[in-house]
Amino acid sequence: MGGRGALIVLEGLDRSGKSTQVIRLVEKLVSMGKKASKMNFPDRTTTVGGLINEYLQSGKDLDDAVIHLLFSANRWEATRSIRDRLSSGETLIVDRYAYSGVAFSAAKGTLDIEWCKGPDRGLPAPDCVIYLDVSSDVAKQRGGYGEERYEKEEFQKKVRTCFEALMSQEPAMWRRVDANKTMDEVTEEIEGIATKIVDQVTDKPIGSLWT
Ligand code: Z5A
Ligand code: MG
Repeated sequence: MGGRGALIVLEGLDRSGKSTQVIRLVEKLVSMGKKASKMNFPDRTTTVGGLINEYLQSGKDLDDAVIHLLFSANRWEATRSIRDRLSSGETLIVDRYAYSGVAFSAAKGTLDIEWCKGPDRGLPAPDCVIYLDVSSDVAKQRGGYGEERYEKEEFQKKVRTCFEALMSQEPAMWRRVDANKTMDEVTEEIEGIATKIVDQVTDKPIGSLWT
């Protein structure tokens, strides 16, 4: 059939199941004969990603604006590869993107949502963002919060509010999935959404985020 691949992002709070579902979705698409791969942000393997990793592990202290710009730079470093791969017909399933960037930075209360969106304007726009909506009680049962900087219940509540604000700005972009369900139920719902998107975008130009 030809045409470009789809850019599909999974977003959601801690323990909502993003990484699990990204792997399952790629496997499903490949089993259907589609070219598909996963990507994740932050990508801790680059130089910028190494700084982000130090910050998240709470070792390094950085100004809120500085770490925000590093997360964004970490996406810009991947931009050429994203565009080339989509154009070659590869579908990319992405574990967090600019929406996490805005939600986690704005949740700190020192930077507003519009300022936070600025550095990510012009990135390749997703064709769809699937939001894994998990309650805090269920998230806690999935192993509790870890040791990283943002993994605290009070902070996660603020992040949730920021995600809700982003969803209300672009309702057509987002699909909300109840992530409190079993892994298999969530997988089935996501697969239904993603397979349709993959078929719909082949002839569409790649969009530009928030421009
Ligand atoms: N961050 C930022 O500030 N700015 C940015 O621009 C970006 C990110 C891109 C690290 O991200 C931090 O960076 C993150 C946001 C911030 N901080 N926080 N919080 P990360 O993506 O590296 O974080 P992670 O630790 O890999 O992912 P996660 O969000 O904590 O988890 P997840 O990927 O959503 O969940 P999971 O690993 O798939 O599943 C968690 C557990 O639950 C696991 O044991 C599963 O087996 C289980 N699970 C999953 N689904 C289910 C269901 N349905 N039922 C039962 N059990 C389940
Ligand atoms: Mg994850």
